[in-house]
Amino acid sequence: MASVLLLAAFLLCGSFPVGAQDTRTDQAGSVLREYVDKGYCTYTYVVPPGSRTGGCAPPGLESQLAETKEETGRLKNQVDRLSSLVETLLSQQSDLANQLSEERARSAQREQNLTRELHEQETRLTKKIQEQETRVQNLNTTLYEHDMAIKQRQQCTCERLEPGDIVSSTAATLPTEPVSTADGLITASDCADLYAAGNTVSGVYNIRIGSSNIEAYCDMDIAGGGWTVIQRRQDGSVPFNRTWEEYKRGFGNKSGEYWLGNENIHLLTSQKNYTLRVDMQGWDGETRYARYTTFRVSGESDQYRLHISGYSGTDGMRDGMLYNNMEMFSTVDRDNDRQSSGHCSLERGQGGWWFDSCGASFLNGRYLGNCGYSCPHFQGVLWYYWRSLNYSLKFVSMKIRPY
Ligand SMILES: [Ca+2]
Repeated sequence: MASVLLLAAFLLCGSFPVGAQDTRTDQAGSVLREYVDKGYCTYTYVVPPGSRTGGCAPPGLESQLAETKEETGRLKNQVDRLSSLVETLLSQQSDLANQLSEERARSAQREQNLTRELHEQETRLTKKIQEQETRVQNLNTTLYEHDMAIKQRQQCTCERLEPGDIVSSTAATLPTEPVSTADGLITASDCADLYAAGNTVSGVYNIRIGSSNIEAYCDMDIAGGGWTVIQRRQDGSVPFNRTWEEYKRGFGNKSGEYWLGNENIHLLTSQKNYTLRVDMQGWDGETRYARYTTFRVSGESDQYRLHISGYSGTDGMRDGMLYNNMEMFSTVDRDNDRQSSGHCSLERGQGGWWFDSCGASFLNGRYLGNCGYSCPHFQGVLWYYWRSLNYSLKFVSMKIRPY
């Protein structure tokens, strides 16, 4: 056996140093171990043919090998089962993730549908409420006009009576002039009060606003009378390119062109619920009107913000102040408009108005006269949805009355 080992070693260690090959007898084993230890060569066992069933293996090794193989087989089976289980779990996880994703999508769709449905319901209800409010306000207006007409007829009847005629107590007690209080203030808070008190002729009257008497033109003729005029343009005699303070206090001539003043308009519209009427006339003589069932102007702390609703008007004419609702007042020296990089008042004649950016109406624009449809763009007295932005109206009057 030892000779076999040595033969194998020398065959494999062909690179032995020359000196080392001379010590191949008794010291062969130790030399070989030394060279193997130094990494010069390795062992190779050569088993002679026919002796493979010899006792080379230690006793019990084969049974250990068989057990190891069996154990390895069991472990392999376990690994296979675990791999299969992992695959199943991964597949289930993927299915659950897909189901979750689909459920989320369905949930989002349901939420979207519900939101849309709620929004539609809200819109329908809001529209119905607005229609009802408009109906009520129109009925109030009709009642008011009938009431005024009756009072006017009673007044006329009273004037036609001869001395000694019998009159009803109601007609006889109708006052014909506004009543002054002990402090000299007028009790009429607007032209409607004056009209109800029997003043049925259009003209300039005193009305009480807050703790002051102010003059205003009362239109006692149009649409039942009792209208307090807050603005009028008719001949260009009064320039409307004014500052914030001027628009606040008011300016112009009450029997001609004027602006009643933002503070006065605010105080006036804070005491009762008012309707706004806008009368317009073109240079061809055609007249039209716009009406808003509600009209109110906030105080200066809210930049005299406009609140209007419930448009109606002459057939065929559209709401020219559609974009002015909820806008703050702007003047040449105070830019409250929605044009972040522009200044509507400065760019468009320096008049004051409830600009958005910059809107489809501008009744305080420059009075340009009869320049037809060739007036400077967006500079004149405008109502875009009747005429164009190049047409400056001949006449316009804004007036309010309680409803
Ligand atoms: Ca601006």
